[in-house]
Amino acid sequence: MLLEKQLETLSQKGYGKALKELSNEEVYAVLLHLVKDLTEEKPLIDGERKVYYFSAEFLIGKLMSNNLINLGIRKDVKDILEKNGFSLSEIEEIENEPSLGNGGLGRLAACFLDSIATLDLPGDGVGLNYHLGLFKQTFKDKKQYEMPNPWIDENTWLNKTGKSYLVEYKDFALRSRLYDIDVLGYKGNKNKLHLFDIDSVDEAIVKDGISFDKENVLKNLTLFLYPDDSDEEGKKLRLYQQYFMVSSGAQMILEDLRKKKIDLRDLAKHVAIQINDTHPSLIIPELIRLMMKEGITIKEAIRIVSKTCAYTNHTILAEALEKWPMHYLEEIVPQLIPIIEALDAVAGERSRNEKTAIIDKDQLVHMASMDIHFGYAINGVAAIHTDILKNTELKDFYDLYPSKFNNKTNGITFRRWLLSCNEELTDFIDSLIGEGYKEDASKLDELLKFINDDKVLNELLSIKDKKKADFVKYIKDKEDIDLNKDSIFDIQIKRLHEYKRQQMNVLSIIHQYLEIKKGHYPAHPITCIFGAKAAPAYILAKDIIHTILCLQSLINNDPEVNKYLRVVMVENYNVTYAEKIIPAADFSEQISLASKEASGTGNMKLMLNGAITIGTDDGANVEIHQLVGDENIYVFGKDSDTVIAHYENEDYSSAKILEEDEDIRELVDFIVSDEMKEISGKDGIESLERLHHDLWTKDWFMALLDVKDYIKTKQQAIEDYSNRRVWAQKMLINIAKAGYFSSDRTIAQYNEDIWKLK
Ligand code: NBY
Repeated sequence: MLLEKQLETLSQKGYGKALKELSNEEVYAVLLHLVKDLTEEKPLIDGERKVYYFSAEFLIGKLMSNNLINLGIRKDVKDILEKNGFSLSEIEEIENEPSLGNGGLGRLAACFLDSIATLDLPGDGVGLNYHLGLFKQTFKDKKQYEMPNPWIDENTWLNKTGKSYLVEYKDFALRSRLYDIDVLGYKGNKNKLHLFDIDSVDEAIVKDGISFDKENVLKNLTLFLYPDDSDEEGKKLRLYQQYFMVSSGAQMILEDLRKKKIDLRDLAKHVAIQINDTHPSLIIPELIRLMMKEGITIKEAIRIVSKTCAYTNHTILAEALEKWPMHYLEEIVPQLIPIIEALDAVAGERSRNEKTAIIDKDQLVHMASMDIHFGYAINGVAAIHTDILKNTELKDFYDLYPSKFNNKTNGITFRRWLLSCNEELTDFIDSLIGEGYKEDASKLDELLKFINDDKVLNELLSIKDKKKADFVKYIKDKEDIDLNKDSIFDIQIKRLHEYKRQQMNVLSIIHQYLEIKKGHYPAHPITCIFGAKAAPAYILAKDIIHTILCLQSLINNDPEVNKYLRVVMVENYNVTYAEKIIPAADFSEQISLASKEASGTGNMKLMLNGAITIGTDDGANVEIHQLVGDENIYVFGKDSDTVIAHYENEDYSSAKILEEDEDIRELVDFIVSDEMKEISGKDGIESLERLHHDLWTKDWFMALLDVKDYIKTKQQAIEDYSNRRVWAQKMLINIAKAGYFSSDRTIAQYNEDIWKLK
């Protein structure tokens, strides 16, 4: 009743009309006001000690649905809107999605903020307010193009604060401006996401897609997330961004301490800083510099900062561990150089091993090395990943600081990845085991007692059918693509990267196509759905997209084939799309080359929604495998020890495989077949040829090593799918065991072992 009144009042105040007279857009604006008002009343989470999660990315997704859930009013609001002739989910569609992240790393940061607030821990996010975010992907002539993705309008969750800090570069200084977004916990209080910006950013300098003048820092600093860094200027802009983020954030933290009359020397008692990958690593020298300005000696400042900062590693791919050339730092932030040199000297006293140096012989500054020497904890993001860090990639550091290393297996927030995106499944689980699992996800395993209950198993299947039908409608409305709702939905959604091996999935699709052409039909029709953006400068990734789009056209337009097989790559895959696809998924493709995927988190979201994993023993798949057992996951491929040995011995040769195995050769050569070339069009052929050539001559991520086992394993899964009862049991077990992957568990562990807040 009260809510309804509030909505009517806001409607009158804003538009001079009754709620039922409003347009959808106006209802959205009214709801935004309501949520902001209700959030305003919630107290900030407070405590002696607080964590600041520094991250260049927060892939928060749309916020309306989650905020309504976390305020405990989503059902009531839905009913009130329905009474007035509106659909809440249609209204939620209106919100722009902020694209402040690339993929898993950014999305993890968003899940963590939700869980920190839910566990009632004092903890804020610190990042940047990119006006145009990550690019928006469009397809033309079966190729990816990039466009800006403006997301800030008058109806925004951003609140302008009065806070502002001076950030000094070598040749000029900038004033940062702080915007905050409130982060609500489930049934609870709130924290903040702090996003820094500058007033002088100018969106008008962007031309032809996402090109812009990379040297005009005043106008471009917070325009885009990770502008194309294939050229020198793009890289420098990133350094400008990183320093802007950490200097503003550090000043904000120190100002807070001063306000609370806390001596800066007690920083480590009151503050923990989590460094999300190496992008915020300059926080270490910057904090030291700021403390020295307050009269603290460098020795003392290093000691304090070393007890404050902790680092999370998200990858073993060497090219992603950032190394900044000294001369960039000289050109942009020379004030940090004496500090970094001092840190390098201390590191050198602790170990004379070249591999643990901060500044190497080529005058490159290794960010991760600085984090490990001068952070008090370092963690990987899944058990196997942390083991690889300890035993291989960071072995020399592990030998030096064994007690700093620890594992924190990633997690996901169930508020978004179950409650919000799959209401039907949520309500059904509520009816079976009550709502306790929403605050203690381990209780999901109470579902196991229904393992032989036919009514429950049938209902699970019918919820899946309903979510598939919803998705079929969504993609028809959005992209005018026709899907067969009765086919298996086989899903691979993640950034496009060779190590994630979308190209291996491509080869399996080619196999299925050729089989159908020979009259060998699959046990069940299947739809292979991809969602993936390729980095603008990553040519081979774009070639893979082109190949998928060619197959899509070839297969979907062939009436002989499309009864059994379809292929779809959705355009501009993002968090919102994920929320529609994941509840509809039957198969979850997690097929990275073993040892390369640090964790993965899509695997967890898909499992939670009843999809069955087809995957390698990599990242968190290993832990999923252990939890659900051999019968409820399809594991294939060479293990990480074998793969690592291939790299060490340099004895992998795709050409050798292709020469010896004509089955595999047929699949690879099909990429440049006449039918593919014809569909590809003149300017596409080069793309097909490049991918084909790469598979013959390099195949750096060994797709051909595992492709046969992969095809065989997927075939088994397709056959098993037809036994609906047994399949539903697999689904139930996956859902029941997904509790472990709640980010509430992950955050409780970060707090217990690293942050130690209350
Ligand atoms: O972090 C991902 C990992 O690949 C995935 O296995 C893991 O689950 C997830 C969360 O821990 N890493 C990731 O998403 N990385 C990036 O998006 C990224 C972004 C920028 C740069 C490097 C990596 N960069 O160098 O600019």
